[in-house]
Amino acid sequence: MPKLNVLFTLAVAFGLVLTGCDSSGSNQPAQPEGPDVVEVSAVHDHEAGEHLFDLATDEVPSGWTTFRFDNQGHQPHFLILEKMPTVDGDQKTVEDSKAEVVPVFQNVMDDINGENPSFPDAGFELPAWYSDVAFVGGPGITSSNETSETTVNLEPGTYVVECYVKTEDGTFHSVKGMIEGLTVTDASNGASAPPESSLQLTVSSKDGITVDGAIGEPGEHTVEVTFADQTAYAHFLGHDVHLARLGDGTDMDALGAWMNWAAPGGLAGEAPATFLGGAQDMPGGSTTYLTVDLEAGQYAWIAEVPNPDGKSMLKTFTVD
Ligand SMILES: [Cu+2]
Repeated sequence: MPKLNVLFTLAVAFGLVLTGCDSSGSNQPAQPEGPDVVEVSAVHDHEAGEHLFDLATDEVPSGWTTFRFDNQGHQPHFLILEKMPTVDGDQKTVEDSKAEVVPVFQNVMDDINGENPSFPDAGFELPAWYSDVAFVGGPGITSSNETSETTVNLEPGTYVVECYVKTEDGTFHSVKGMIEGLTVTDASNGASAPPESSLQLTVSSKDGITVDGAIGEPGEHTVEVTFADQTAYAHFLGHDVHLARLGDGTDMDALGAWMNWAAPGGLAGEAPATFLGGAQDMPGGSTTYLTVDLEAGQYAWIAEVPNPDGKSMLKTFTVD
């Protein structure tokens, strides 16, 4: 959809700037422009044994942007946005992440699983610059054959997008190819407003997940998610929030245990519930939006942290 500034440029180019002679609505206030949409698919290359992102673009303008994440693979996936630092004038990129970060995390995971490191040369120590990587949201865990929508306000910069769900044998999807670079340019996409929301959710280290309002009936809902603060837990990462559809037989203890990547079976293979997206880790004070289309049923908001229930980060609700 063309943005207002594009329309204005075209109008000037064609001498169409209105001077009051048009009575057909030129005095109407401008409608806010909605976020740009970036289509991303998660795909599985059976022959190569790879999990991959199929990103519609590797460069987007800055501003409110909706990631529409279509999981065409056979395992759950997410897409976390990592804003890469500049160190002594050297902009870190996805290549640095692939060389110095991903292999280290895999070695740590191998060690937890009692196995030899997959990347012996990479060792077990993260580069110093890794502490300056900013996690800035993105689509949450999305199960196979589901599509999720997460809207974030993108700042210009060099980003890495990755998924660190694991295969059944404990290999991170990022090692299996699910890591890409994304450039957010200085140009604005012209989106003047985030989506309108009908529900406010807050996640904090102190109060866990709290929800203001209720999803009263089935259908499409947009949820405003605010990160009141951010901190690092025992799995080295912060909190986030995901939406899971529960079945009659969903094992809630197993679901809670699955949310810790640093546990041998955690975040690996099939999930104990159907995930419908969410909001990946963001700094304290950040706001993001989830658009969900829900049928009647049982659901849970849950964070990807060790023992989410004990942190008040597992909240069930019913839509009927
Ligand atoms: Cu994945």
